[in-house]
Amino acid sequence: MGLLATFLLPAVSAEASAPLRTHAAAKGKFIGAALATGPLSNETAYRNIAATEFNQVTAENAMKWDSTEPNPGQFNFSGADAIVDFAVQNDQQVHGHTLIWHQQTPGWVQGLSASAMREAIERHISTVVGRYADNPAVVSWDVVNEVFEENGNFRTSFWYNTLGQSYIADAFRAARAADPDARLCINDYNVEGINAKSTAMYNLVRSLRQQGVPVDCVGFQSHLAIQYGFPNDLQQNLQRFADLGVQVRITELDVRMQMPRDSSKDATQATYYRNVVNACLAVEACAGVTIWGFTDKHSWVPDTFGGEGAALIYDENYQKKSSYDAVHDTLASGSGTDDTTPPTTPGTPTASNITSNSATLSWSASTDSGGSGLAGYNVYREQGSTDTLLGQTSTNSITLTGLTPDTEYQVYVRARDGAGNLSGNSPTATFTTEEGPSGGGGCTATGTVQTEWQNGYVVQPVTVTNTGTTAIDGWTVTFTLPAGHTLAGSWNATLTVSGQTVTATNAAYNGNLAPNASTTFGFQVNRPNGDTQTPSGYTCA
Ligand code: 9MR
Repeated sequence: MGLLATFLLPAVSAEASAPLRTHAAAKGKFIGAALATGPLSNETAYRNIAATEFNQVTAENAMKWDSTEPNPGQFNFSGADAIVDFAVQNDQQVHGHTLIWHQQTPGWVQGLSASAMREAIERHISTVVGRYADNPAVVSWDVVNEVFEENGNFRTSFWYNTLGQSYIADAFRAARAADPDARLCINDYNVEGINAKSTAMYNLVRSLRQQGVPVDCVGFQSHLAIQYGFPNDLQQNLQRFADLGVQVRITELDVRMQMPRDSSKDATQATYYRNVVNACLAVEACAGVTIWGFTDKHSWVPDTFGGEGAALIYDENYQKKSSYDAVHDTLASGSGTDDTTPPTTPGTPTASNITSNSATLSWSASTDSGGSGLAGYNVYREQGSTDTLLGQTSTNSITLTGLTPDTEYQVYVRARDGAGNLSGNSPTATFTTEEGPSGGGGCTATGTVQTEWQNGYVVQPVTVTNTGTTAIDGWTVTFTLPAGHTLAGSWNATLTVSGQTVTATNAAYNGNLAPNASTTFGFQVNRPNGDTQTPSGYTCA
């Protein structure tokens, strides 16, 4: 080999080619896969990859209720044991999936009376969790799975219809009793971004923990699809849960596409995998990433979504795809590329559809040549030294809501790439929102103190009601904090504090209120020990 070629070789080629688990472990994270018992028992290639690439496994189906307790009190652990034994042999952690779910639960459970259902939950959890309580490989459980609807209401499953939401706390307590050392998780899909469903989950986790219910961890399934766009606020969302004191984890990652595959779809898919791994690396409380399978030969996607597939990191012949390289390189390097080149600066935004509280902006798109790919745009309000981020988008337009009536906005846009590099600021655009409804009295707000303790309290709900005769598209509530009180967190609205005045604007999903309709938000406050005052002067505009 010539001298020049030697110089061009990467300095750490041996380590760089190491399997995923080596790089993940070096970062203090796990990289896992869901395993199916069929190929695990009869396909050598499947076993080899499962053993060498991953340091964590989840049973794709073998630990669900219909597998472990098909008939009342009659337990069958053959599939579950096969996966746990495999993990022990290969020095892997096992995440137990799942104890309480509305699917794959036998009919005999679904028809039980409330008291019999409570007993069945108790027996099932104590037996299943108890079986592996002394096995050091089994470290965590999905105690409840998919308890929310998309709008944030509780799913009206047979569990909820028979027991109300009490089954959730009961299940966590039963699991803690069965294995005091296991990490206990709540898991769901479509909660990767900040939205009504993830906010409902956030509120539930916070309230359960305030009541002493042992919720230790939150799982974000992450069944993504390239045609629906990447949840750009994933990292921010993981962080807000982490700030509650729980562990977070990506539990069922796959990224499907409309078939047939092509190189451009593969490249987009690789960017999604890279972005998810990067988000987990960036959040200290994120324990790791589990992929929902690893080979396109065995994936739930084609059976569920007609015409879609190729969602995993190996193809159906066990060949690595670009998405494998993306996961590998991101775990190895931190950003997945050496990309320090920002995207090009976006064009001047143009404002349209301006109302009293919303406006649409669009601009000419940026391009990214640094390797990590264009991830989206941040939209800012120019306010001297403290510009505010008004919103994020993955396309070159955005509709801003919650704006203040009759107000001039100077805005600009910056493009973001997959490695987090930000472009220069676009030129600014200026627009002025329309005047608000005359008289200003289109809505009301009332706040209720839900719980209080010596040096703090939670106000929940603050109920915002449209008292006018036309629909509201965005609202602003103001109120006054007593002296010495400081905001400690909020949900379902964006709160800013100036002196003791707090201004709350609607979130993206709860700004629209038909006449007489209401929505709610909440917040938490720290106050001096012994002070019993609470906020006052709620007004809505
Ligand atoms: O991948 C699982 C598939 O083999 C099963 O047929 C299906 C049954 O509903 O469950 C799939 O796994 C689901 C997981 O347990 C919970 N989150 C969604 C997953 C994909 O449907």
